[in-house]
Amino acid sequence: MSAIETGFPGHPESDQPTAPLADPANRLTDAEVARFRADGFLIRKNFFAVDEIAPLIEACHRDPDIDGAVSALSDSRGQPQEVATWTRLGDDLCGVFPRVARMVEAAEALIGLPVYHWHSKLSMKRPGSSGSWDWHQDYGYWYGEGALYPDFVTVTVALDRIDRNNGCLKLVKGSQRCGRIDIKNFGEASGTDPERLTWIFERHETIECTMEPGDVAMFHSNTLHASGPNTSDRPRTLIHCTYNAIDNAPLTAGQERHAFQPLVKLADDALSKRAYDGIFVNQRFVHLGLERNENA
Ligand SMILES: O=C(O)CCC(=O)C(=O)O
Repeated sequence: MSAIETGFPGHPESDQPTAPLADPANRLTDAEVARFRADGFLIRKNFFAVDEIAPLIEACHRDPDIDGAVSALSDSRGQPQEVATWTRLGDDLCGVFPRVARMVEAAEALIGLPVYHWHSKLSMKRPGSSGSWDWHQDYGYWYGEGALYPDFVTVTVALDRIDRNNGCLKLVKGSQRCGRIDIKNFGEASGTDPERLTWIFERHETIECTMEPGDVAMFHSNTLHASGPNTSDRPRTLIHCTYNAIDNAPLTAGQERHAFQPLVKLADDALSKRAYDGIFVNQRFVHLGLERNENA
């Protein structure tokens, strides 16, 4: 496997160099970073070629239970929303994907700080499934874990053709400027304070992210987002890889799964060279749904 150790001078557990590794064509431009800072998100078409992600797409379609790793979270209507989540990175494709240099370096360019892997998720909506992700900001949950700053970015890659009919990701443009908004509970679910949401929708545009396999949406942890049910006969699969600034590791006790871990960046051709050991055979997944308000 073509891998180099990367790290961040100044961090006590990581003194490796930060040399860029991503292919120049895959690096974000200054204009893209500026757009992200203004809008709270950035969309890049064809960030991955279909050939690079085909094995993951096929595995998710073949086994939508992800080898038993899928947890169902309840939405505010009591409908199940399925997700498989992991934090530690092994040598199978689930462990390799978040380490691909273009992913890590995009996150670093957007946050403007060195990052480590916070968690990744396969977020599945089976054909005809009724579960939704209620409107929320991710930082609201991670604040509760003791992360002092909203210095997180999620890099979301489409594995299917995704549109309004199969439950595309929706993002509220500029909502990261609102700062952290209170979370309210709705039955077993939770989400952003509905009164504040109404005010925000009056002022900010909502974007529906229509995506082809390999397209990417990158969004800030204070960007409001949601997705509806899958009313189509097609699966909807997204892989979300979230990165946190190294100096923003959680301070609350009991958050070991999100503690800093050195990130071993891999060359951009790791996927095309199939430089991994199986798809999700070796991955240790986190099972959610045990705690109220949990968002991994
Ligand atoms: O996959 C989706 O549609 C959204 C997932 C999400 O919002 C989350 O995991 O926090």
